Amino acid sequence: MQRIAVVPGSFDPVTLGHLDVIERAAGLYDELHVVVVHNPDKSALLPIAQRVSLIERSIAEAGIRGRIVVASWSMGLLVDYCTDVGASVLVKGVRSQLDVAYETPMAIVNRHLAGVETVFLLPDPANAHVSSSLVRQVSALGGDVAPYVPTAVSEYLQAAMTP
Ligand code: COD
Repeated sequence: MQRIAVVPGSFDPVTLGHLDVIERAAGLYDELHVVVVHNPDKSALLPIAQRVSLIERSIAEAGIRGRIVVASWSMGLLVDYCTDVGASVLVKGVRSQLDVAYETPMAIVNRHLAGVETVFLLPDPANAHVSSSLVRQVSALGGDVAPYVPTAVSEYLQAAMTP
């Protein structure tokens, strides 16, 4: 049986922390779907299509191997996407107790709704402090985001910030 997993997120933009989770998950499953989901609790910087494109370019740039599909989902429950593609697992990174508190109820509900399990990966300590919101803030204030994001993202943000 094929083991198919989904790595969901806002990815606004994708960071080296996300990429680490994607690479490690790709090594654990036969097929991985990286899915950009609109998070209504956050105000977005990048259009969803741009986030998808930056993830695709970052995966290629990092040479991450495996069967990886990058997609977006705005049609309702995330578990409906999982059911559509035959995925039985969601993979999420947890950096802190705050992430655990945020993710735990969703993991329980997703299991109740559709039998989809959630697997949590601890971050690589080198990237544990990295978040998309930190990247957005540093970029907006004119700082260098290169230590936190793939090259495709830092080039994109630099171009976007140049008048
Ligand atoms: N290292 C490791 N993991 C990281 C790092 C890092 N540096 N940075 C982020 N992560 C992890 C996050 O903990 C998260 O698991 C994932 O990467 C994505 O992070 P973000 O910030 O891009 O995305 P979020 O947290 O805004 O995404 C939230 C989801 C859209 C995934 C979430 O809201 C969700 O699952 N929604 C489902 C909607 C739904 O169906 N709801 C009903 C049932 S619960």
